[in-house]
Amino acid sequence: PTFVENAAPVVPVVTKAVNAAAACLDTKTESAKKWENFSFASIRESTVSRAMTTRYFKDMYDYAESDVVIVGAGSCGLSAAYKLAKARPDLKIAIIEAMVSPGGGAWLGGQLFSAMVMRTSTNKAAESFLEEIGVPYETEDQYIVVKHAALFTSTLLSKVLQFPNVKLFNATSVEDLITRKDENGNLRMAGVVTNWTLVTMHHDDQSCMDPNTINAPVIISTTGHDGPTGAFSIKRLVSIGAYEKLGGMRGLDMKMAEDQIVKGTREVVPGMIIGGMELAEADGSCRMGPIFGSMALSGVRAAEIACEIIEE
Ligand code: AHZ
Repeated sequence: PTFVENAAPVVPVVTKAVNAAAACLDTKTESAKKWENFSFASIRESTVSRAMTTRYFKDMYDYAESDVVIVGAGSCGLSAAYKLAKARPDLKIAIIEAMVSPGGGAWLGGQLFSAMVMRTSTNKAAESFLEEIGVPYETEDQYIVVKHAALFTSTLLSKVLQFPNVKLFNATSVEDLITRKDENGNLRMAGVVTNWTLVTMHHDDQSCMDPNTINAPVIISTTGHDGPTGAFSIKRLVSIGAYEKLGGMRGLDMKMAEDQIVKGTREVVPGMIIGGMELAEADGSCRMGPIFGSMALSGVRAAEIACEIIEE
């Protein structure tokens, strides 16, 4: 410390600091007292490993035969999973998501802004869905607003993951489709071919990394618009001649695009329902940009259609 002559005013400041530090120490002491007997239960590292791997491999074993596979856990896929798992607790539903973090494009609104906007509609379906999953919203004239897209996605995700009949395999990609021909020679879906996404990304520089499979009579594909991973199933259906041609997503027309996606959600090939922005790639309809009602409601419709197919 530097000695300053006539430093009288410094003394009270120092005294105050000492008193404040003492008060702080007292608080820490209180906290320390509360935690002084704290200790985690003893564990061996291999126990942690076995706790994870036995569960994961049991899930893989159980879900190798699923009732419905949902490809892509964006706003459309998660909405479909929620409605389907709730309506049919007897069905085994596997969700395959290529990314480590599920949610697709629904963690933020447009241009990385926070709010999620949905349009109101004739049947107020967006409002009903948000109320059903417990997400609060503000009401404006023609639209409603969830204060943060992450609130919608995290709430929906937490509900989906709590259903006992749902398993999310994230960091896992669908690499191909399993197909069968019926007695009339018509193609139908019989499941999906999967791999760890990190493996999927390295087929060009590593050889012989065969995939895994999941059999299921119904697939709901919601892999989003074209991009590094998007529009997966519809592109594969075109390449195997099961769907005529890729429409290709058109320019943005929010007003038109949203109705088209909700109304157009359908079984495009027996056993394959397409929803969300993947459908814009299939049909050549417009993109809608930063608005999300049609994604959630396309998921709701995909779940209804899956129930109808399974009940047939
Ligand atoms: O990682 C992808 C994302 O989470 C996942 N996915 C894609 N290909 C996959 C594959 N296997 C497994 N082969 C795969 N998972 O699918 C998810 C798609 O989510 P998304 O949010 O992109 O699609 P969505 O249709 O639910 O919502 C799209 C929302 C819109 S509209 C729009 C525009 O008009 O510009 N842009 C977006 C993002």
